[in-house]
Amino acid sequence: MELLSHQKRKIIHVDMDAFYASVEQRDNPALRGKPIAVGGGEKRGVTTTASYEARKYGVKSAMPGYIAKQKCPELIFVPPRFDKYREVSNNIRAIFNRYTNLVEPLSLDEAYLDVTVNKINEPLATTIAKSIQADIYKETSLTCSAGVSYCKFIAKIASDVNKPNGITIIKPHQAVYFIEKLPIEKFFGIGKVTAQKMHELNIETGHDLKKWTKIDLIEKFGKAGAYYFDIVRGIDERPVISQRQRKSLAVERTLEEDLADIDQMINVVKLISEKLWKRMVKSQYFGKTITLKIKSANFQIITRSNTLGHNIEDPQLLASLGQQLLIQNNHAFHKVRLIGLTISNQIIDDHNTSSQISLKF
Ligand code: TTP
Ligand code: MG
Repeated sequence: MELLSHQKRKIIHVDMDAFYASVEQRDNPALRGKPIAVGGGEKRGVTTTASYEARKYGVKSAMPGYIAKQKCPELIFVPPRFDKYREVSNNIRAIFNRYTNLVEPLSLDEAYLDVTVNKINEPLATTIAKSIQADIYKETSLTCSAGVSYCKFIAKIASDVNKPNGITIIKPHQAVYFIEKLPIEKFFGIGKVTAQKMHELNIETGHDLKKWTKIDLIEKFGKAGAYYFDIVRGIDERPVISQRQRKSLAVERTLEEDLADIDQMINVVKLISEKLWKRMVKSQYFGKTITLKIKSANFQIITRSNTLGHNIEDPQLLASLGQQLLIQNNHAFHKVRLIGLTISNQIIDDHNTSSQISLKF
């Protein structure tokens, strides 16, 4: 069968198994084999994730602690250690980078890799996925699951099919059947609200979604409708974008009413920095330059930057640098209608990222 141009890439999606819980069980043998929930606890906390032993009882991510305890009375609550998860995240990213520079993290525990061309000259993406799985296990004592396909959308869904410690390969000719059978909740990019709307329209699976024309989908779901139309046909040409290619990350907010009070502005900068920090952690992008953008009530824009000698990898530092820029430049604006923060100029540790070698054909 001849492959279409969009089916010629080799994409792997890797996702760690019960990530926070597995790290806790790894580091504390007393927790191994036990139902645990990582999170704030029984009283007021929310579960970030549960060990596979706890999942059997129905304990899930985002579940309030007291409900989790009702479902599983033996449940052990463990407080999260985010520094530890960051460290493991760095370990697995270093492993990914041995195979390709085209690594796009989606969160601390998952990433897309484009291995069409790769550093070990291995033509089979599945072999690379197995090798990554083995490296991760050997170097972190943790398991992960992988999805292998020709596009991000299918690789991402595939990685969830054989969890834990599994690999699922979806070849181009299998994609149509795979997607048709898929319940729409499983479509990446279709959230709870959209799924509900689709149920109301009797769209339960990929097969149902496929009956809709592009025009009707756009009418019902806006721009996302065009994306749904394509992905349900297995068409997803979104490239894997590495941190190396990313130039910046920005968050800005138009204020409900113009602000003249510096203390209020300082608070807004704090809130914006928290949102930006979340996005930085998610995409694992930390730069050494922070830029403050201010749009005045008269629509004049000023930007001011500060560049450090290292990447900004601390939320408090991010907030205080942003606030400093605001205070130092307070004279340059009076009434403010929009405030934004941008992070850029990431310093990349080249330790594990030697230059890409082409595949021989
Ligand atoms: P996931 O990869 O969604 O879940 P997981 O790794 O715990 O389990 P699975 O084997 O099904 O992949 O999320 C990764 C980590 O992100 C997870 O260990 C904890 C954290 N997290 C939250 O803090 N809140 C959430 O609602 C979710 C879904 C995850
Ligand atoms: Mg995971």
